[in-house]
Amino acid sequence: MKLTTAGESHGKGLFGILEGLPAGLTVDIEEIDGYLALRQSGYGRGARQKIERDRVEILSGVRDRKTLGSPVTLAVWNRDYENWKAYMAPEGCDTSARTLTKVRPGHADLTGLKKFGGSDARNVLERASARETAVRVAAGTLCRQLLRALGIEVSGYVRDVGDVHDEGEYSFDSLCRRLPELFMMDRALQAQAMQFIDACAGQGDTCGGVLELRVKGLRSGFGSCMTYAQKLDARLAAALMSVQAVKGVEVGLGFQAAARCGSRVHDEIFYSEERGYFRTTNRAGGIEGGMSNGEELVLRAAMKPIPTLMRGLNTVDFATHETVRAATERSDVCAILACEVVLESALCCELAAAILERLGADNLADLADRYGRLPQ
Ligand code: EPS
Repeated sequence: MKLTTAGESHGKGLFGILEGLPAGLTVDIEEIDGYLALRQSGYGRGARQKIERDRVEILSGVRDRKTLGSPVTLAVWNRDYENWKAYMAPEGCDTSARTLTKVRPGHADLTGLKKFGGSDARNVLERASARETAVRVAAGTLCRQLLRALGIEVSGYVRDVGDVHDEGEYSFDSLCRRLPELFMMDRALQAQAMQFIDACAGQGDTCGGVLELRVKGLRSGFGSCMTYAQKLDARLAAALMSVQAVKGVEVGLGFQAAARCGSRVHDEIFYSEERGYFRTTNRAGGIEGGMSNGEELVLRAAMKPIPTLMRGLNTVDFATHETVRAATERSDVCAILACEVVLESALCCELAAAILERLGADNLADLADRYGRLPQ
């Protein structure tokens, strides 16, 4: 399975082509729109979200709400394009207006200009923008529906916002109680996190956070220890790191494992007639030897603060070489909830790809049959 996305932040829309989905999957379009709306929500978002009302339009690959096995084309149209077509239209437009040369530290602006040429960072930032993640959520939700048909569920929550840390441990089933404002689990910590975001906004600053992703119901043996490109942890880390602003990924104990002795890291193995092989801990986060081991997957990701700061950082104007404050128009102060939704989607896509690679199948019934025969 392969996903290709296209589209600029202020262009006509965002588009995705998903190749390799089996035929016969029932597509819940309302659920896709629901996740698109979730991605737009969250405390700390900026003015752009008041303009957009993201909805998916399926242009191919689905008939009467069932996949055909052909490439699925997804479109999420940009309402803001109406305000930008004079500067963005492929058919011809005024590229001398809305230029960006006060390149933003932390964004793709300067390095992209040096790489792709030209003098207007808009040609770079329009694609580098996290607006692209809208269509990844649409594709990811379709993959979520495939996973669900096999009995696999994906969820997650936000642990940290700025310097507010949640040290709690939460069962998969309790994650449905994540709070709507920031997807945190603890109301008191979330109130502190919202104050932190308010303080950042007051200073024209931005903040990031840490989120945890969980997968329940994945059987053992996905990924492989045989070649490095097939290792499931490597694949999932790459999928998560490919999302804008993600700067770190951990599996299970992650970085904490380095400071512990092996006896407090590795999950001991037990056996009983009723349960077969089992563990009483899951510090490995469900992956050993680059393969799913049948336990829940547990991954964490760190999102950096968004690089468009309303107060502007010191930079250099690409056109004049003068020292200036970096460009600002409008910005999200914190998009950690959106990042959580996007990373769940990226995880769904990569897991679906790994499953289809191992099991193949032209239609969902065959896929479900093959999956059902695997050991837990
Ligand atoms: C983004 C800048 C902002 C964000 C945008 C990502 O957009 P604008 O420049 O239009 O104000 O709102 O994210 C989205 C539009 C979105 O839907 O997530 C950037 O530069 O990355």
